[in-house]
Amino acid sequence: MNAASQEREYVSFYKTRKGIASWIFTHDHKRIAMLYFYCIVGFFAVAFLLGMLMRLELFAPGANIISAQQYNAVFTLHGVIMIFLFIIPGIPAIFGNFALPLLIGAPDVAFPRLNLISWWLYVIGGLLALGTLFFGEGPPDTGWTFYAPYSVKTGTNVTIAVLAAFILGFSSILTGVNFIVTIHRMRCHGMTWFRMPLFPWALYATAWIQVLATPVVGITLLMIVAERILGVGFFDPAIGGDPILYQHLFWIYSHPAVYVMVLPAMGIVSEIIPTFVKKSIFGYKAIVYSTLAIAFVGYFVWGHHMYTSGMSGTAVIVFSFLTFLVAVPSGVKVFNWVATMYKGSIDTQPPFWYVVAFIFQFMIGGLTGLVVGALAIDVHVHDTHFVVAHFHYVMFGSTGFIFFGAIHYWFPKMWGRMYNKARANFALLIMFIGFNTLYFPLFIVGMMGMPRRYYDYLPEFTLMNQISTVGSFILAIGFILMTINLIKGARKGEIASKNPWGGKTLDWQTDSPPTLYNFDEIPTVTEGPYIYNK
Ligand code: HEM
Ligand SMILES: [Cu+2]
Repeated sequence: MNAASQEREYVSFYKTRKGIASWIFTHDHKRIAMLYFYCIVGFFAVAFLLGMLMRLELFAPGANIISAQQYNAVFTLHGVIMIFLFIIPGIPAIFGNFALPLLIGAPDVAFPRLNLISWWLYVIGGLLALGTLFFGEGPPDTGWTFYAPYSVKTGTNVTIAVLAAFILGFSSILTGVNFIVTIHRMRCHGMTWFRMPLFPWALYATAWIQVLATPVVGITLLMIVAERILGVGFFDPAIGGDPILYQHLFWIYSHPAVYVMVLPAMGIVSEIIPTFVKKSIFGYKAIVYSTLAIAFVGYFVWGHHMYTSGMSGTAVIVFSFLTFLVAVPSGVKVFNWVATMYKGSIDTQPPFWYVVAFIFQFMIGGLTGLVVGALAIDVHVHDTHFVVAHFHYVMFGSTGFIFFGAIHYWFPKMWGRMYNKARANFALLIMFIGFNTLYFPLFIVGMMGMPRRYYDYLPEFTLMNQISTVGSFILAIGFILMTINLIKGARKGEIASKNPWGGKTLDWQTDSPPTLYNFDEIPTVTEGPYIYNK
């Protein structure tokens, strides 16, 4: 090697080319990740505001700021955006795209153009979903689940919303295909399957769910369109259809979809913990197998959404039993994470605190999942605010918090700078207090019998609802503080080194931000991902 080639010229991926076209037609996984980032965060902000609007309406009994029909539209749009545009694509599309090739030592994903198409489909689907606001009879009022036969009959823009979800499904499938091939074909020299870090493993399991389950919902949603436009009698009993069939088809996808939401978050937790505990992860293989087990068992539990819909006694008991099985691999993971922390020298940086908030909130979300998974109890709390509290703890308190934790973890890699850590911790503390004040009272009011999807309630539910709404404001303040801190960090924060956290995975061996193809030459690994003790 001569002296000239050792004087390596560093050009970050932001600087390789300039102009709008170099972004919206880019093939670089990191730029596509950034495109997703800004779109997804934008949609999250919209849906957050819709959530605040509902909380304001629910501050006191009676009609306050919006009508019953507007409330129906708002919770539907909130749910559709949060699910299809934020929590399902969020971690895979942003952090999967950004970090997967870095973590496995690859220059890009296997199909860069397909990756770009996924993003375009995401944008088109998102705009269509928002478009329902502006024409015809306004946004759908069916709830994000589009239950038939009402979804077949309502005059609101169900057709467009359902087509939007269909297109978003395609985006998700293409990302899944891309990740599967990338992980099979593009691992660097020496990276055997069991030397692969755990976030890629989680993305791998997730990708299979995306590829195998999403087509089911795609076809189901097209069936709704066929029924609305052509009057084909799939679901409407008036024309010979069966509404329960819709629920089965819908949940056969949508239950596995909850693992598309949570597995990638668990993968990131398994990256963050070793980095800040400075110890190899406890039970690496147990985590891998539990990831695969969750993805697999998750296919067989969809009936727990339908205990009250009318199924045979045998069917509901079997679904309840299988639901409990999912708790086993989930519990295995929590024990592994805690065991990794045990006797570690913990470096309490902001990403680590996000993990702590995650574990706390995931415990509440997961354990109340067993409560609603238990047949006899669910019949009582089905469609009450207990369920609202449960799924917000899982989706938001767990995956949502790790989404923001992941921003704090890879921030130096993504923006090449560092945020103010004390302020990041403070904002998280406010978010944590706000989140739990917002949702914990809903468990109580749900047990008392307050149904979900109603804009009004009985006077005895007032106190808990008021506490909840106050919580939503605390949470919003926390978010604003976090956002300001991150924007400041990205603009003026101190320049980050390659490896500010002392991580051992390959992402931390690249420049911050990385160059166009990440590595000057494809790396070679000779051992597992989290070897700290030498
Ligand atoms: C990651 C974040 C979030 C996710 C994934 C999420 C998801 C959902 C979903 C799927 C629904 C059900 C919609 C339906 O019944 O069709 C829902 C309802 C609701 N969400 Fe969220 N949400 C999130 C954040 C928030 C926030 C920040 C607030 C408040 C500030 C909020 C307040 C509500 C309310 C009030 C309802 C309606 C309850 C009802 O009347 O049934 N959510 N959310
Ligand atoms: Cu489920």
